[in-house]
Amino acid sequence: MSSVAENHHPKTAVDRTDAPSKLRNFVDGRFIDGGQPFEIRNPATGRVHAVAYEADRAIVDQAVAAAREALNGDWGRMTLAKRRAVLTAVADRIEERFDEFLEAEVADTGKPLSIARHLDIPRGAANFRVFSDTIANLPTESFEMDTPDGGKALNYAVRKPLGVIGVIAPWNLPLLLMTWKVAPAMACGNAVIVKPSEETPSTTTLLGEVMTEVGVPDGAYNVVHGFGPNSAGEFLTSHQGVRAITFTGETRTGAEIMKSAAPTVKALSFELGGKSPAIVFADADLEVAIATLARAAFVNTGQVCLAPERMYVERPVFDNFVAGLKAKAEAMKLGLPHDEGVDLGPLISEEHRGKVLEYYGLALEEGADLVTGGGVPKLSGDAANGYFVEPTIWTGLAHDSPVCREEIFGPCCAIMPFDTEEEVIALANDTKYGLCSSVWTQNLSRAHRVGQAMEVGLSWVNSWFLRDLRTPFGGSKMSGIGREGGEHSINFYSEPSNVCIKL
Ligand code: NAD
Ligand code: 6OD
Repeated sequence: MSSVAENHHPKTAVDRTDAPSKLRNFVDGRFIDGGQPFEIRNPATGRVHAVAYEADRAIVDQAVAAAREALNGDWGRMTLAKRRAVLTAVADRIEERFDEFLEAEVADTGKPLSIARHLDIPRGAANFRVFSDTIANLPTESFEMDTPDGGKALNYAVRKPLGVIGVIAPWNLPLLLMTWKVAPAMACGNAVIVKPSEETPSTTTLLGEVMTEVGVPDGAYNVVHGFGPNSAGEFLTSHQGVRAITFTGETRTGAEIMKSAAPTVKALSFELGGKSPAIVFADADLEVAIATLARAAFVNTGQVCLAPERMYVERPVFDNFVAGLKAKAEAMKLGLPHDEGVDLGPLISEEHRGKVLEYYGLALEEGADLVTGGGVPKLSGDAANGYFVEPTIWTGLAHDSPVCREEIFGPCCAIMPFDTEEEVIALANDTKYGLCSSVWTQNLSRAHRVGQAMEVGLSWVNSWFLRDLRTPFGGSKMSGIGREGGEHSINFYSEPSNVCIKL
């Protein structure tokens, strides 16, 4: 096998090597040549740090053929115990190669090393452990029945993999969100073809090496690089040989994928965009609410689908809350991933920064009061060419302003006052999205009442991002289709097949 490692430079500092890493497509257990090169920039510096090769239709066909062969071969024949053992070995190997994953992730995303170290890479490993356990602990149903001739029959369901699964991933938490789907899909015995984001292909590529190292049979895990329309993404979503698409990304991309997948009637699991509300009642522990919601709004430079871009605060504590959040935002240090004490990295690309800055401008046009931020910070050295923006807070925006309705996906939030519980529930739910919410109160009844009234897939009370991986994860309304997590993932990535035995 030719290894990506020869070409992939684990870095001790961002962009210190001149030669870009070469990220080839990983098909049938090996890195293959072919495809048009495209550049991957480190958004913290604007410099090219890698080159990936866009898979054309022939390469995607090759990946689908390899995946099907794996299902009919060693991977499909592997016992559950062995499959669980190799997936656990994947987790072990990610941990052994932790620093390489870490450097690859921060080079692609520019995010602070501390975030990737504590969140992205550990969750990449944990996802394999969790689903290796989950698959071993699920019962299937059985029913005994009377038959017309006075005898009996036994029905029992067996869980079967769906077949070849296309995994299409975004750039904000690349390894975490990709393995969140790959791990359960493989635990169920499917073969996967991953199309990572064109912005962040490095850790997905590195995982190909790991798969081979721990003995995952050739073809069970494949990686095709490229873009969406008329590229690897669409070749996968429209492919006759792919049975299901599991996708995380923008809502409008989900709609395009639905169209493309319709003629071949694929199963779909979608984790899409959001415009999530946070609600702070006057009886909340304000200090904890401010600290948690500052993290929620700004961590990963606001590029988290669950980020509360709308905050509703009960009028008596409104001014204190705004002042507290402002202080937190202004204390955040922006900089390069390896800088000491850095809190916020750049946005993912120049293009995305352009979009976020348009909203920054629009907010002011719409009469917002700028509490803090609103522009591009002045950074020096390597960071001067990075795609940074200031963490930004507005008040005074109308509820129906586009800034309060559309997903911005940047480090920003609008804070609005409210007076009654009924009013704030209506405001929070008045959106096409329904991913999550975060309610803050010390009144137990209200916590349940308002928590349950949120039209979302995940309703947090006095918390945010806290989650047991066995619980259902997914969005309501235009924030998604289906639920993943624990058994919910297994239910998507496998299908029960009923066996009826006349006794
Ligand atoms: P995106 O939709 O632009 O891209 C996601 C992936 O889809 C990429 O790999 C891209 O190449 C691919 N793609 C784009 N068009 C395609 C097409 N027509 N056919 C097939 N593939 C296509 O999203 P993004 O900008 O990478 O990520 C940010 C978005 O993801 C935000 O909207 C965010 O809310 C959402 N997100 C949601 C969740 C969640 O759990 N609900 C988690 C993370 C991100
Ligand atoms: O933690 C997860 O499993 C998950 N899917 C998080 C999503 C974050 C969105 O940006």
